[in-house]
Amino acid sequence: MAAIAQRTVTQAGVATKASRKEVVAVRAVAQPRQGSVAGAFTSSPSAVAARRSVVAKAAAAVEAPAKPVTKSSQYELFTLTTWLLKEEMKGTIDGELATVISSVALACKQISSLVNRAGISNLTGVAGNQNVQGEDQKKLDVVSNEVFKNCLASCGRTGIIASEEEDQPVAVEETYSGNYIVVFDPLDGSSNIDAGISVGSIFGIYEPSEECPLDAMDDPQKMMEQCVMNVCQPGSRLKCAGYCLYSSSTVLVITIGNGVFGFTMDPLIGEFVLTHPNVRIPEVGKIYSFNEGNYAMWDESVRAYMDSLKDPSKWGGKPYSARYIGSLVGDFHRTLLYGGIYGYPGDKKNKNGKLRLLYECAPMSFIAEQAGGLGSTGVERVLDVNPEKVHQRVPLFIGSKKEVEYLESFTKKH
Ligand code: AHM
Ligand code: MG
Repeated sequence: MAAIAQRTVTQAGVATKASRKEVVAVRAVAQPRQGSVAGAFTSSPSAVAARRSVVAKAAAAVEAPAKPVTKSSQYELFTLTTWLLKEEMKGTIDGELATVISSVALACKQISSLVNRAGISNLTGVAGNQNVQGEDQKKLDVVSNEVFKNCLASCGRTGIIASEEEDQPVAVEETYSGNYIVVFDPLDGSSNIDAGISVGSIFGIYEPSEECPLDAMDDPQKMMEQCVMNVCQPGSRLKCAGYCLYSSSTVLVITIGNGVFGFTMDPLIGEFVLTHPNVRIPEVGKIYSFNEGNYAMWDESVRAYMDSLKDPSKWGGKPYSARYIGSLVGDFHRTLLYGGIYGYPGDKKNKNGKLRLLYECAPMSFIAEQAGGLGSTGVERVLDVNPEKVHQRVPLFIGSKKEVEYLESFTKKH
Protein backbone atom coordinates (compact mmCIF):
# COMPACT_ATOMS: atom_id res chain seq x y z
CA MET A 1 0.00 0.00 0.00
CA ALA A 2 2.82 2.34 -0.86
CA ALA A 3 0.32 4.81 -2.28
CA ILE A 4 -1.10 5.32 1.16
CA ALA A 5 2.30 5.98 2.76
CA GLN A 6 2.64 9.55 4.04
CA ARG A 7 5.50 11.97 4.16
CA THR A 8 6.55 10.84 7.62
CA VAL A 9 5.52 7.22 7.24
CA THR A 10 7.36 4.52 5.33
CA GLN A 11 7.07 0.77 5.01
CA ALA A 12 8.79 -0.94 7.94
CA GLY A 13 12.46 -1.35 7.38
CA VAL A 14 13.22 1.86 5.54
CA ALA A 15 13.37 4.34 8.39
CA THR A 16 16.82 5.83 8.92
CA LYS A 17 18.79 6.14 12.09
CA ALA A 18 19.35 9.82 11.44
CA SER A 19 15.62 10.45 11.36
CA ARG A 20 15.20 9.24 14.91
CA LYS A 21 15.78 11.68 17.72
CA GLU A 22 15.80 9.66 20.89
CA VAL A 23 15.04 12.27 23.47
CA VAL A 24 14.10 11.48 27.01
CA ALA A 25 10.65 12.90 27.47
CA VAL A 26 10.17 15.26 30.35
CA ARG A 27 7.42 13.93 32.51
CA ALA A 28 4.53 16.31 32.80
CA VAL A 29 3.80 16.23 36.50
CA ALA A 30 2.08 18.89 38.55
CA GLN A 31 3.97 21.98 37.44
CA PRO A 32 2.55 22.67 33.97
CA ARG A 33 -0.93 22.08 35.31
CA GLN A 34 -0.32 24.48 38.18
CA GLY A 35 0.59 27.20 35.74
CA SER A 36 -2.50 26.73 33.64
CA VAL A 37 -4.82 26.46 36.62
CA ALA A 38 -3.30 29.51 38.29
CA GLY A 39 -3.66 31.52 35.13
CA ALA A 40 -7.39 31.15 35.29
CA PHE A 41 -7.63 33.18 38.51
CA THR A 42 -7.46 36.92 39.16
CA SER A 43 -4.99 38.30 41.71
CA SER A 44 -7.36 39.41 44.53
CA PRO A 45 -6.38 38.10 48.04
CA SER A 46 -9.17 35.53 47.97
CA ALA A 47 -8.16 34.50 44.45
CA VAL A 48 -4.54 34.09 45.59
CA ALA A 49 -5.70 31.88 48.46
CA ALA A 50 -7.84 29.86 46.06
CA ARG A 51 -4.90 29.52 43.70
CA ARG A 52 -2.65 28.31 46.55
CA SER A 53 -5.21 25.75 47.55
CA VAL A 54 -5.54 24.49 43.97
CA VAL A 55 -1.76 24.29 43.61
CA ALA A 56 -1.47 22.47 46.94
CA LYS A 57 -4.16 20.02 45.88
CA ALA A 58 -2.40 19.38 42.58
CA ALA A 59 0.90 18.75 44.36
CA ALA A 60 -0.78 16.44 46.89
CA ALA A 61 -2.39 14.48 44.05
CA VAL A 62 1.07 13.47 42.85
CA GLU A 63 1.74 11.59 46.08
CA ALA A 64 -1.70 10.69 47.35
CA PRO A 65 -3.38 7.41 46.37
CA ALA A 66 -6.15 7.49 43.75
CA LYS A 67 -9.41 9.02 44.89
CA PRO A 68 -12.83 8.73 43.25
CA VAL A 69 -13.61 11.47 40.74
CA THR A 70 -15.40 14.33 42.49
CA LYS A 71 -16.48 17.64 41.02
CA SER A 72 -15.80 20.85 42.91
CA SER A 73 -18.22 22.84 40.76
CA GLN A 74 -21.07 22.07 38.40
CA TYR A 75 -19.00 23.68 35.65
CA GLU A 76 -16.01 21.41 36.17
CA LEU A 77 -15.42 19.05 33.26
CA PHE A 78 -13.55 15.80 33.69
CA THR A 79 -12.18 15.31 30.20
CA LEU A 80 -9.99 12.66 28.63
CA THR A 81 -7.06 15.08 28.95
CA THR A 82 -7.71 15.50 32.68
CA TRP A 83 -7.95 11.72 33.08
CA LEU A 84 -4.69 11.15 31.21
CA LEU A 85 -2.89 13.77 33.30
CA LYS A 86 -4.16 12.20 36.51
CA GLU A 87 -3.13 8.70 35.39
CA GLU A 88 0.28 10.07 34.46
CA MET A 89 0.63 11.67 37.88
CA LYS A 90 -0.30 8.35 39.49
CA GLY A 91 2.35 6.64 37.37
CA THR A 92 -0.07 4.25 35.59
CA ILE A 93 1.16 5.56 32.23
CA ASP A 94 4.09 7.68 31.14
CA GLY A 95 3.87 10.95 29.25
CA GLU A 96 4.69 9.26 25.98
CA LEU A 97 1.84 6.78 26.17
CA ALA A 98 -0.48 9.63 27.19
CA THR A 99 0.60 11.47 24.04
CA VAL A 100 -0.11 8.43 21.84
CA ILE A 101 -3.56 8.02 23.42
CA SER A 102 -4.30 11.72 22.86
CA SER A 103 -3.37 11.37 19.20
CA VAL A 104 -5.69 8.36 18.86
CA ALA A 105 -8.46 10.45 20.45
CA LEU A 106 -7.78 13.22 17.95
CA ALA A 107 -8.06 10.72 15.08
CA CYS A 108 -11.38 9.52 16.51
CA LYS A 109 -12.74 13.07 16.68
CA GLN A 110 -11.79 13.64 13.07
CA ILE A 111 -13.32 10.31 11.93
CA SER A 112 -16.47 11.05 13.91
CA SER A 113 -16.95 14.26 11.99
CA LEU A 114 -16.22 12.54 8.65
CA VAL A 115 -18.70 9.73 9.42
CA ASN A 116 -21.32 12.30 10.41
CA ARG A 117 -20.98 14.18 7.16
CA ALA A 118 -20.30 11.17 4.88
CA GLY A 119 -23.54 11.49 2.93
CA ILE A 120 -23.03 15.22 2.41
CA SER A 121 -19.33 15.11 1.54
CA ASN A 122 -19.51 12.31 -1.05
CA LEU A 123 -17.74 9.91 1.32
CA THR A 124 -20.16 7.02 1.04
CA GLY A 125 -19.58 4.03 -1.25
CA VAL A 126 -16.54 2.06 -2.26
CA ALA A 127 -13.05 3.41 -2.92
CA GLY A 128 -12.52 1.04 -5.84
CA ASN A 129 -9.71 -1.05 -4.35
CA GLN A 130 -9.34 -4.07 -2.09
CA ASN A 131 -7.35 -4.46 1.10
CA VAL A 132 -4.83 -7.27 1.61
CA GLN A 133 -7.65 -9.48 2.86
CA GLY A 134 -9.52 -9.18 -0.41
CA GLU A 135 -12.27 -6.96 0.99
CA ASP A 136 -13.59 -3.99 -0.96
CA GLN A 137 -12.44 -0.85 0.79
CA LYS A 138 -15.00 1.85 1.38
CA LYS A 139 -13.96 5.44 0.81
CA LEU A 140 -14.20 6.04 4.52
CA ASP A 141 -12.01 2.98 5.27
CA VAL A 142 -9.22 4.58 3.26
CA VAL A 143 -9.73 8.08 4.65
CA SER A 144 -9.95 6.86 8.26
CA ASN A 145 -6.72 4.93 7.80
CA GLU A 146 -5.05 8.12 6.59
CA VAL A 147 -6.39 10.04 9.56
CA PHE A 148 -5.08 7.47 12.05
CA LYS A 149 -1.69 7.34 10.38
CA ASN A 150 -1.31 11.10 10.23
CA CYS A 151 -2.31 11.61 13.87
CA LEU A 152 0.01 8.85 15.08
CA ALA A 153 2.91 10.07 12.97
CA SER A 154 2.58 13.69 14.06
CA CYS A 155 2.52 12.82 17.77
CA GLY A 156 6.10 11.59 17.40
CA ARG A 157 5.77 8.76 19.91
CA THR A 158 4.71 5.92 17.62
CA GLY A 159 7.33 3.61 16.15
CA ILE A 160 5.28 1.09 14.19
CA ILE A 161 1.65 0.86 13.17
CA ALA A 162 -0.34 -2.12 11.91
CA SER A 163 -3.74 -1.54 10.41
CA GLU A 164 -6.53 -3.62 8.89
CA GLU A 165 -6.11 -1.47 5.80
CA GLU A 166 -2.33 -1.91 5.41
CA ASP A 167 -0.71 -5.00 3.88
CA GLN A 168 2.29 -4.86 6.23
CA PRO A 169 3.23 -3.07 9.44
CA VAL A 170 4.43 0.44 8.73
CA ALA A 171 7.34 2.20 10.43
CA VAL A 172 6.87 5.84 11.38
CA GLU A 173 9.99 7.65 10.27
CA GLU A 174 10.17 10.71 12.46
CA THR A 175 9.81 9.35 15.92
CA TYR A 176 10.68 11.73 18.73
CA SER A 177 10.75 9.08 21.45
CA GLY A 178 8.62 6.28 22.82
CA ASN A 179 8.33 4.11 19.71
CA TYR A 180 5.03 2.62 20.82
CA ILE A 181 3.42 0.04 18.53
CA VAL A 182 -0.17 0.89 17.64
CA VAL A 183 -2.49 -1.65 16.01
CA PHE A 184 -5.87 -0.50 14.75
CA ASP A 185 -8.90 -1.05 12.63
CA PRO A 186 -9.60 2.55 11.62
CA LEU A 187 -13.25 1.97 10.70
CA ASP A 188 -14.78 -1.32 11.69
CA GLY A 189 -18.19 -2.35 10.41
CA SER A 190 -17.85 -0.01 7.46
CA SER A 191 -20.45 -1.95 5.44
CA ASN A 192 -22.94 -0.10 7.66
CA ILE A 193 -21.80 3.41 6.77
CA ASP A 194 -24.02 4.06 3.78
CA ALA A 195 -27.09 3.26 5.87
CA GLY A 196 -26.03 5.58 8.69
CA ILE A 197 -25.67 2.70 11.15
CA SER A 198 -23.14 2.60 14.00
CA VAL A 199 -19.50 1.99 13.12
CA GLY A 200 -16.34 2.35 15.18
CA SER A 201 -12.56 2.40 15.43
CA ILE A 202 -10.63 -0.19 17.47
CA PHE A 203 -7.04 0.17 18.69
CA GLY A 204 -4.40 -1.43 20.86
CA ILE A 205 -1.04 -0.08 22.04
CA TYR A 206 2.05 -2.20 22.80
CA GLU A 207 5.45 -1.26 24.10
CA PRO A 208 8.26 -1.78 21.59
CA SER A 209 10.51 -4.77 22.17
CA GLU A 210 14.20 -5.08 21.43
CA GLU A 211 13.58 -7.50 18.57
CA CYS A 212 12.91 -4.62 16.23
CA PRO A 213 15.68 -2.03 16.47
CA LEU A 214 14.40 0.38 13.87
CA ASP A 215 17.77 2.02 13.45
CA ALA A 216 19.58 -1.18 12.35
CA MET A 217 19.05 -0.75 8.67
CA ASP A 218 21.55 -3.04 7.01
CA ASP A 219 19.06 -5.57 5.70
CA PRO A 220 15.60 -4.07 5.05
CA GLN A 221 14.03 -7.47 4.38
CA LYS A 222 15.29 -8.84 7.68
CA MET A 223 14.15 -5.68 9.42
CA MET A 224 10.67 -6.15 8.01
CA GLU A 225 10.50 -9.69 9.35
CA GLN A 226 11.66 -8.54 12.76
CA CYS A 227 9.16 -5.71 12.82
CA VAL A 228 6.32 -8.05 11.91
CA MET A 229 7.39 -10.28 14.78
CA ASN A 230 7.53 -7.26 17.04
CA VAL A 231 3.97 -6.28 16.16
CA CYS A 232 2.75 -9.85 16.67
CA GLN A 233 2.48 -9.78 20.46
CA PRO A 234 -0.20 -11.55 22.48
CA GLY A 235 -2.98 -9.36 23.85
CA SER A 236 -1.77 -10.07 27.39
CA ARG A 237 1.04 -7.57 26.66
CA LEU A 238 -1.28 -4.71 25.66
CA LYS A 239 -0.56 -1.49 27.54
CA CYS A 240 -3.75 0.16 26.36
CA ALA A 241 -6.78 -0.77 24.29
CA GLY A 242 -9.90 1.05 23.27
CA TYR A 243 -12.58 1.70 20.76
CA CYS A 244 -14.56 4.68 19.59
CA LEU A 245 -18.22 4.24 18.71
CA TYR A 246 -19.68 6.59 16.09
CA SER A 247 -23.40 6.45 16.75
CA SER A 248 -26.12 8.65 18.22
CA SER A 249 -23.18 9.92 20.23
CA THR A 250 -19.45 9.40 19.85
CA VAL A 251 -18.11 7.37 22.76
CA LEU A 252 -14.46 6.54 23.41
CA VAL A 253 -13.98 3.53 25.70
CA ILE A 254 -10.49 2.88 26.96
CA THR A 255 -8.44 0.75 29.34
CA ILE A 256 -4.85 1.12 30.48
CA GLY A 257 -5.10 -1.97 32.67
CA ASN A 258 -6.83 -0.44 35.68
CA GLY A 259 -10.49 -0.68 34.72
CA VAL A 260 -12.53 0.60 31.80
CA PHE A 261 -13.49 4.25 31.29
CA GLY A 262 -15.93 5.72 28.78
CA PHE A 263 -15.81 9.29 27.45
CA THR A 264 -18.58 10.86 25.42
CA MET A 265 -17.69 13.57 22.95
CA ASP A 266 -19.32 16.88 23.72
CA PRO A 267 -19.68 18.41 20.25
CA LEU A 268 -20.12 21.89 21.72
CA ILE A 269 -16.62 21.98 23.18
CA GLY A 270 -15.04 19.27 21.03
CA GLU A 271 -13.82 17.28 24.04
CA PHE A 272 -14.26 13.74 25.28
CA VAL A 273 -15.92 14.03 28.70
CA LEU A 274 -15.85 11.22 31.27
CA THR A 275 -19.37 9.76 31.35
CA HIS A 276 -18.74 6.08 32.23
CA PRO A 277 -16.22 5.81 35.07
CA ASN A 278 -15.08 2.29 35.90
CA VAL A 279 -17.44 0.32 33.63
CA ARG A 280 -18.31 -3.17 34.87
CA ILE A 281 -19.96 -5.63 32.52
CA PRO A 282 -22.92 -7.49 34.10
CA GLU A 283 -21.88 -11.03 35.03
CA VAL A 284 -24.83 -12.46 33.09
CA GLY A 285 -27.04 -11.01 30.34
CA LYS A 286 -29.68 -12.72 28.25
CA ILE A 287 -28.81 -11.14 24.90
CA TYR A 288 -26.84 -12.93 22.20
CA SER A 289 -25.28 -11.26 19.21
CA PHE A 290 -24.26 -13.69 16.44
CA ASN A 291 -24.77 -13.68 12.67
CA GLU A 292 -27.19 -16.60 12.68
CA GLY A 293 -27.24 -16.66 8.90
CA ASN A 294 -24.12 -18.80 9.24
CA TYR A 295 -25.79 -21.29 11.60
CA ALA A 296 -25.74 -24.22 9.16
CA MET A 297 -21.98 -23.79 8.65
CA TRP A 298 -21.10 -23.65 12.35
CA ASP A 299 -19.55 -26.44 14.29
CA GLU A 300 -21.99 -28.80 15.99
CA SER A 301 -21.01 -27.53 19.46
CA VAL A 302 -21.84 -23.89 18.59
CA ARG A 303 -25.15 -24.96 17.05
CA ALA A 304 -26.04 -26.93 20.20
CA TYR A 305 -25.18 -23.85 22.28
CA MET A 306 -27.34 -21.60 20.11
CA ASP A 307 -30.25 -24.07 20.28
CA SER A 308 -30.05 -24.04 24.04
CA LEU A 309 -30.30 -20.23 24.23
CA LYS A 310 -33.55 -20.42 22.29
CA ASP A 311 -35.10 -23.13 24.40
CA PRO A 312 -37.55 -21.40 26.77
CA SER A 313 -37.74 -24.45 29.03
CA LYS A 314 -34.11 -23.91 30.00
CA TRP A 315 -34.58 -20.27 31.00
CA GLY A 316 -37.77 -20.14 33.06
CA GLY A 317 -39.99 -19.73 30.00
CA LYS A 318 -38.14 -16.77 28.47
CA PRO A 319 -35.41 -17.49 25.93
CA TYR A 320 -32.51 -15.15 25.17
CA SER A 321 -33.04 -12.09 22.97
CA ALA A 322 -31.16 -11.69 19.67
CA ARG A 323 -29.49 -8.37 18.78
CA TYR A 324 -27.06 -8.07 15.88
CA ILE A 325 -25.94 -4.88 14.18
CA GLY A 326 -23.05 -6.45 12.26
CA SER A 327 -20.76 -3.80 13.68
CA LEU A 328 -18.42 -5.20 16.31
CA VAL A 329 -17.97 -1.89 18.12
CA GLY A 330 -21.73 -1.26 18.36
CA ASP A 331 -22.56 -4.85 19.30
CA PHE A 332 -19.74 -4.99 21.84
CA HIS A 333 -20.62 -1.62 23.38
CA ARG A 334 -24.19 -2.79 24.01
CA THR A 335 -22.88 -6.07 25.44
CA LEU A 336 -20.52 -4.18 27.74
CA LEU A 337 -23.29 -2.00 29.13
CA TYR A 338 -26.25 -4.42 29.16
CA GLY A 339 -24.49 -7.78 29.48
CA GLY A 340 -24.75 -10.79 27.16
CA ILE A 341 -22.47 -12.33 24.59
CA TYR A 342 -21.15 -11.40 21.15
CA GLY A 343 -19.87 -14.24 18.97
CA TYR A 344 -18.23 -14.72 15.61
CA PRO A 345 -17.49 -18.45 15.44
CA GLY A 346 -15.42 -20.27 12.88
CA ASP A 347 -17.41 -22.10 10.23
CA LYS A 348 -17.00 -24.64 7.45
CA LYS A 349 -15.73 -21.99 5.04
CA ASN A 350 -13.58 -19.99 7.47
CA LYS A 351 -12.40 -22.13 10.32
CA ASN A 352 -11.18 -19.09 12.27
CA GLY A 353 -14.20 -16.93 11.57
CA LYS A 354 -13.91 -13.40 10.26
CA LEU A 355 -12.47 -11.18 12.96
CA ARG A 356 -8.80 -10.33 13.22
CA LEU A 357 -6.86 -11.16 16.37
CA LEU A 358 -4.43 -8.28 16.53
CA TYR A 359 -6.56 -5.20 16.03
CA GLU A 360 -10.10 -6.46 16.73
CA CYS A 361 -10.27 -9.47 19.07
CA ALA A 362 -7.31 -8.78 21.39
CA PRO A 363 -8.08 -5.10 22.16
CA MET A 364 -11.77 -5.91 22.72
CA SER A 365 -10.85 -8.86 24.96
CA PHE A 366 -8.55 -6.66 27.05
CA ILE A 367 -11.44 -4.26 27.57
CA ALA A 368 -13.85 -7.13 28.35
CA GLU A 369 -11.51 -8.58 30.98
CA GLN A 370 -10.81 -5.19 32.51
CA ALA A 371 -14.57 -4.73 32.90
CA GLY A 372 -14.93 -8.14 34.58
CA GLY A 373 -15.93 -10.10 31.47
CA LEU A 374 -14.16 -12.57 29.20
CA GLY A 375 -12.92 -12.92 25.64
CA SER A 376 -12.48 -16.48 24.35
CA THR A 377 -11.82 -18.30 21.11
CA GLY A 378 -14.07 -21.07 22.43
CA VAL A 379 -11.08 -23.08 23.56
CA GLU A 380 -8.70 -20.52 25.03
CA ARG A 381 -8.42 -16.99 26.34
CA VAL A 382 -8.02 -14.58 23.40
CA LEU A 383 -5.31 -12.63 25.26
CA ASP A 384 -3.16 -15.79 25.41
CA VAL A 385 -3.13 -16.39 21.66
CA ASN A 386 0.28 -15.69 20.15
CA PRO A 387 -0.25 -14.09 16.73
CA GLU A 388 1.77 -15.56 13.90
CA LYS A 389 0.53 -13.16 11.25
CA VAL A 390 -0.58 -9.55 11.35
CA HIS A 391 -3.98 -10.23 9.80
CA GLN A 392 -4.58 -13.56 11.54
CA ARG A 393 -8.21 -14.42 12.33
CA VAL A 394 -9.60 -16.16 15.41
CA PRO A 395 -13.11 -17.14 16.49
CA LEU A 396 -14.38 -14.66 19.08
CA PHE A 397 -16.83 -15.09 21.96
CA ILE A 398 -16.87 -12.08 24.23
CA GLY A 399 -18.98 -10.52 26.91
CA SER A 400 -20.37 -11.37 30.35
CA LYS A 401 -18.17 -13.82 32.22
CA LYS A 402 -20.88 -16.38 32.93
CA GLU A 403 -22.21 -16.22 29.37
CA VAL A 404 -18.80 -16.86 27.81
CA GLU A 405 -18.17 -19.68 30.28
CA TYR A 406 -21.51 -21.21 29.32
CA LEU A 407 -20.51 -21.10 25.64
CA GLU A 408 -17.17 -22.73 26.53
CA SER A 409 -19.01 -25.52 28.34
CA PHE A 410 -20.10 -26.57 24.80
CA THR A 411 -17.07 -25.71 22.72
CA LYS A 412 -14.41 -27.05 25.10
CA LYS A 413 -16.00 -30.52 25.10
CA HIS A 414 -15.00 -31.15 21.48
P1 AHM B 1 -14.79 -5.23 8.80
O1 AHM B 1 -13.56 -5.06 9.65
O2 AHM B 1 -14.45 -5.55 7.38
O3 AHM B 1 -15.72 -4.08 8.93
O4 AHM B 1 -15.51 -6.54 9.34
C1 AHM B 1 -15.76 -6.67 10.71
C2 AHM B 1 -17.23 -6.66 10.94
C3 AHM B 1 -17.57 -6.56 12.40
O5 AHM B 1 -17.75 -5.26 12.81
C4 AHM B 1 -18.87 -7.28 12.45
O6 AHM B 1 -19.14 -7.77 13.70
C5 AHM B 1 -18.70 -8.34 11.41
O7 AHM B 1 -17.74 -7.87 10.51
C6 AHM B 1 -19.93 -8.61 10.68
O8 AHM B 1 -19.71 -9.60 9.75
P2 AHM B 1 -20.94 -10.32 9.04
O9 AHM B 1 -21.48 -9.35 8.05
O10 AHM B 1 -20.34 -11.54 8.41
O11 AHM B 1 -21.94 -10.67 10.09
MG1 MG C 1 -12.73 -4.64 11.18
